Amino acid sequence: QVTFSSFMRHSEHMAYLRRLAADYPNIATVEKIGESYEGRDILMLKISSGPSETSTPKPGILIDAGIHCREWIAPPVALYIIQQLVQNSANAHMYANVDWYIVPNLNPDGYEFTQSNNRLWRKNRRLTEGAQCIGTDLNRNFGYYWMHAGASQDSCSEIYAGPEAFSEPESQAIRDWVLANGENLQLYLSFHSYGEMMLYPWGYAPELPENHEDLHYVGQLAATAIDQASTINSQYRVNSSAILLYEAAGGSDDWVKAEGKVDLSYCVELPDGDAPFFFMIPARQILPAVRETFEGVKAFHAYIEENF
Ligand code: 0X9
Ligand code: ZN
Repeated sequence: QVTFSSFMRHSEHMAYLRRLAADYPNIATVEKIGESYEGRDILMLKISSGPSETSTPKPGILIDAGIHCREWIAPPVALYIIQQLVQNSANAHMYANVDWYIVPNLNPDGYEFTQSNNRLWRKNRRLTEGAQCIGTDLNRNFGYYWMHAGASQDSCSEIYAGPEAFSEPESQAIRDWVLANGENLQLYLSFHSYGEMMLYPWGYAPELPENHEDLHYVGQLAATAIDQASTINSQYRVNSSAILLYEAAGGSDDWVKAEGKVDLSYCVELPDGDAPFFFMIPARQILPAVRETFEGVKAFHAYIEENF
C-alpha cells in the first residue's frame, strides 16, 4: 500500500505495482519495459478497460517519472495517479475510453543512490567506458538533436549526455517501448521537479513545433486546474522548454514528440520544497503536491477523451 506520507524505496514502488496487477487483473497489468544498469526492474503499469469495441483504437497516455532521481516528488505523483485510477472507483470513467501507461521510476539505480548515498544525485549510475565520472543525464541522452545545446560531453558534468544517443538502458527502455507500442499515444507527461512549469517542446532550441498553439492551450488547461486546486500556492507557468527555461537537447519530451510521434508532449516541473530544500521536498508536502497534480491530469484526460 501507499500512503503518500513518506518516500518509499524502489522495491516498494515495484511491489505496489505488482500487488495492483494481482488485485485488479481486469484493468491493471504490469509490464517490465527494461532493466537498469544495476539490474533493477523498470516496470510499467497499464490501466485499461480492455480493447476498443469500435474500429478506432483507444487513445493512450504515457507517463513517466524519476528520470532525474533526486526529484523525489515525481514518483509519488505517478503512483498517486495509479492509485486514483485503479483504487478510487470515482475515477473509473478515466480509463473507460483511454488507456494509461505509467512508469513511476525510470532511473531506479539513481533513486536508490539518492536514498543511501547522495541525496542530490541526478544522473543514472552507469560508468561510460573510459570515462572519469559515473552517470549520464538521462534527459540529455535521447536521440533527437542529441548534444545540440545545453548538454555536455564531460562525464563529470551534471548534464553529461552519454557517449552517444540512447547509450543508457533506462532511456532505451522508453524508446523501445514507444517504438513498439506507441501508435495510439496522444499524450506524454514526464514528471520532474522543480519550478511549477508545464514545459512543451522544443527543448533543443528556441523554436516552436507546428502545433504549439494546441500544446500551449492544453498545457494551460492543466496548469489552471492545478493552480485552482493548490493548497500550497502553486502557480504554474506554461511555455516551451527552451523559451521559458533553457535550451537543452536530448530530453525525453522532444524525442517522444518528434520520433515517437506523440503530438502532445510535456515535461512537468512539479513544485519544490521551498527554500532551502528545493528537491528535498519534505514528506508532509507529498500529499498536497500529488493531489493538486492529479487535478491537472484530470484536465489533460478530459481533453484527450474529448478530442481523440
Ligand atoms: O533540464 C532538464 O532536464 C529539465 N529540468 S530539471 O530541473 N528537472 O532538470 C527540463 C527539461 C525540459 N525539456 C527539454 N529540455 N527537452
Ligand atoms: Zn528533472
